[in-house]
Amino acid sequence: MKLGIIGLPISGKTTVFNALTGAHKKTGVYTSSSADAPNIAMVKIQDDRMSFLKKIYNPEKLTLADIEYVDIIGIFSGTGYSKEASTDSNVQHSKKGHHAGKYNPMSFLREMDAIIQVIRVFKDEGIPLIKGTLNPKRDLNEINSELIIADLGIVEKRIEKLKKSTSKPKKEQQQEKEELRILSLFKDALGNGKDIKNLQLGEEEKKIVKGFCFLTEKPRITVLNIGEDQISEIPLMSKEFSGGSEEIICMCAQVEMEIMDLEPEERQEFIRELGIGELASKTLIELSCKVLNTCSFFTVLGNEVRAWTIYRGANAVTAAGKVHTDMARGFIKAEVVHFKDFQELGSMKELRARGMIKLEGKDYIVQDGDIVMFRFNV
Ligand SMILES: Nc1nc2c(ncn2[C@@H]2O[C@H](COP(=O)(O)OP(=O)(O)OP(=O)(O)O)[C@@H](O)[C@H]2O)c(=O)[nH]1
Ligand SMILES: [Mg+2]
Repeated sequence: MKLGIIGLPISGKTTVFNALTGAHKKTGVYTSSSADAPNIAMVKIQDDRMSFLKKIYNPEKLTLADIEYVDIIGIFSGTGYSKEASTDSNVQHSKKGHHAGKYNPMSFLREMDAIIQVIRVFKDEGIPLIKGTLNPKRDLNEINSELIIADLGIVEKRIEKLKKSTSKPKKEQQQEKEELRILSLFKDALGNGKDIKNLQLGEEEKKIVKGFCFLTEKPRITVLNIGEDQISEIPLMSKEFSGGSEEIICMCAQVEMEIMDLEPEERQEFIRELGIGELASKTLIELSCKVLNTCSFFTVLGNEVRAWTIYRGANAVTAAGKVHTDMARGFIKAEVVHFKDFQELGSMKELRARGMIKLEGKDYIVQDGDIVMFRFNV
């Protein structure tokens, strides 16, 4: 699972990225505008249930699930209009450079599962304001508009192609006409400033949406990058900004980035002094899982206890495929124990004796906290 961090230039994207991942990527004025590629880092998802499994199994290897964060160069007025490499772009492809930076941020963003948008709220006369004044709401609107414009560009291009193509009689004509009808609906909505995710879509429309990787269809989290002196304003700010994206969080990115360099014991002390209760970066990781709509399941294989994340609603075969393609290919059954039952009884032997290990088929919907043993044959 990947989340792309975006925002206007010098809004604190890389600072948020460092605070989240513990990385030490260069921050500063326009540091990323000449970057060849985005900053990428994996973050382990902390899970208390794994500590319990560790205690019981004492495995040689304990592997937490992880999530990927990608710090993408700044977007600003006009980025949405810039020509994208393609929907299946990669660094090589984007290096051709048709943007102020060396790669197109929108192309990268299409490959992300969700978006984190960083908005500058902190006041610091030493750090230039890209638009001359501090106006978080305007900046938020600007990002929204650029995402809409980028999607509109994709829709219009496809409509143009389909119009030509449907004018000639051929086998796929009916199908293409249907796509044209649906894309025209999207065009109208985007033209009216509406995100695709806010449209009520039927099954057919959803299928079409999937292929395009629309930016306004992706879940979004807004990070208000505040200064230490603005902590007392958090409740008011959260209220004022709610409504736009699904989730909003205030974060003193600069301070949190510095805290990441402290020893864990010292961190707590610092957090107490700041009076924020919890690091926003920790909450942001939890929010990431929430907007992605994922859940965790666990496996005990050989000497390794491992946590995996999958989309909620995924079935047992999909879960098996995450662990190994062979397990999905040769899937027979899944033996499933819920973590809570395991915690209560403390051993698989006991659970088995009580008939509490369930044998599930391919269509079983994996639940958060399932401990799964796949039976397969290849
Ligand atoms: N005072 C203050 N400065 C901050 C804060 N967050 C970031 N900065 C500073 O703002 C500057 C830009 O931060 P970056 O994280 O590099 O911003 P960015 O959005 O990644 O910038 P580009 O990638 O160049 O677009 C740096 O000098 C940071 O130290 C903050 O919360 N308070
Ligand atoms: Mg940066």
